Amino acid sequence: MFTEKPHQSILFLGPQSCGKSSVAGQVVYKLGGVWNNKLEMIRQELMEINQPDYLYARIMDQRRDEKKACMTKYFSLYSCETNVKSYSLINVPGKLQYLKEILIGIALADVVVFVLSGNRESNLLYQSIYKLLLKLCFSKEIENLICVVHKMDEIQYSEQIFNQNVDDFKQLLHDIGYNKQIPFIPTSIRMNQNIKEHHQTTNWYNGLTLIEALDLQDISKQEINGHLRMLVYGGHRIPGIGTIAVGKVCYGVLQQNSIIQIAPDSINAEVGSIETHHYMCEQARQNQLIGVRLKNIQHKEIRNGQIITGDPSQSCLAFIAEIKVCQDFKHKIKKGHTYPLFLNTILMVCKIGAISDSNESPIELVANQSGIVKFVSLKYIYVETYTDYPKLGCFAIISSQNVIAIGKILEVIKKYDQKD
Ligand SMILES: Nc1nc2c(ncn2[C@@H]2O[C@H](COP(=O)(O)OP(=O)(O)O)[C@@H](O)[C@H]2O)c(=O)[nH]1
Ligand SMILES: [Mg+2]
Repeated sequence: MFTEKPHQSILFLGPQSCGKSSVAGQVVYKLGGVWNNKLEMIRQELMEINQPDYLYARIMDQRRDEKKACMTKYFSLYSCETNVKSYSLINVPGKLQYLKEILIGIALADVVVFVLSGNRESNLLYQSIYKLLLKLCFSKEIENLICVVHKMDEIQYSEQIFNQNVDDFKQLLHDIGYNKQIPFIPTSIRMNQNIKEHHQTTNWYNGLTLIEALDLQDISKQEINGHLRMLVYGGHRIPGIGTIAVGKVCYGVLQQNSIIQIAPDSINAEVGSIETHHYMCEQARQNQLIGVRLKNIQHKEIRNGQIITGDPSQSCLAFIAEIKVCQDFKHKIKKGHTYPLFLNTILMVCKIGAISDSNESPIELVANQSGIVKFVSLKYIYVETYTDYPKLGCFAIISSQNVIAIGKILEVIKKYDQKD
């Protein structure tokens, strides 16, 4: 059965057109997830619109407007498995105009595959996007990273250019605070190089293939015996079946027929059936991406950013966090200013109510400074402390398409005093 193997969610990240969907599509294809005649059908269709290189990306980009534009526009999932693990592959857009979809992907990912283009100039051009994406991953404490240098055919499978790209990216990783060794894998759609097997075109490379690297990723450290906390990224109605909430069980177990609460709205509902990639299950465990049928609730009441809990959940209007300002932030984080915070799966706008540090009470923080900050939200939100639920208690502060600080929630102020 699908759920018996350890399960991981793999996100493919990078700027638009670097080849994210193509790499993910090749993984699906190499793991036997596409029938040969389906691939032939796609090939024929793409011949007609003169886009043959879009073949593997089309496996992932399935919505009508994505097919038309030959471009990913939405968050989507694809399941596949190896002998060792089952995977949810997460396909997201690369354009920052679709940041909302990218954030859902980062919030749900266990492992991130960064896709660089073989072309070094393009990578240098996209440096700020890679930086933003890496910082967002760092803020969510995603430790399991893999990097593929794709479109190797465009650089004649050159080991030298591959190494230059690797060095550039290693520098970026180091600047952001990632100091762990990660695999770098040269790939291309031409011969499915190094996806499952090595290929003579890159005979200088004898490291891991992408699928081997995925199978080696260990996320067991993240497991915590907490109460049920499920991140919800959307809801819809299936005629004849009812309201479905989709998301990831981050902590605890979601049990069929149990009563749950949806925060921050404090709505109660009963759990009907639970489905993971079209397989029904009686319970969903930590890390599973699922769709759950909820009874006694309208689909309009479900939205991205909610949390399903098993115990009564108290929403809040303020919390205290420790933040560290990024070293490349040139301005000041000031008391009274409002910032979007990447929390759970969404951006939540919060105002800085107060700042303090170990010495005194400053009213602003600059690059590299840390401080204890009180954040105030205009509407009810649901957050957890970092100690209780690390994934729900860490966040990034965003400004002008850059992460300017990262934070950890120390205390949730359930009863907010307006005077603050
Ligand atoms: N030359 C070459 N082009 C590729 C390769 N992989 C993808 N492409 C091209 O890059 C375009 C964008 O790929 P896609 O996977 O959609 O990129 P995404 O926006 O990052 O998901 C495709 O339409 C292909 O034409 C590759 O290995 N070599
Ligand atoms: Mg894509």
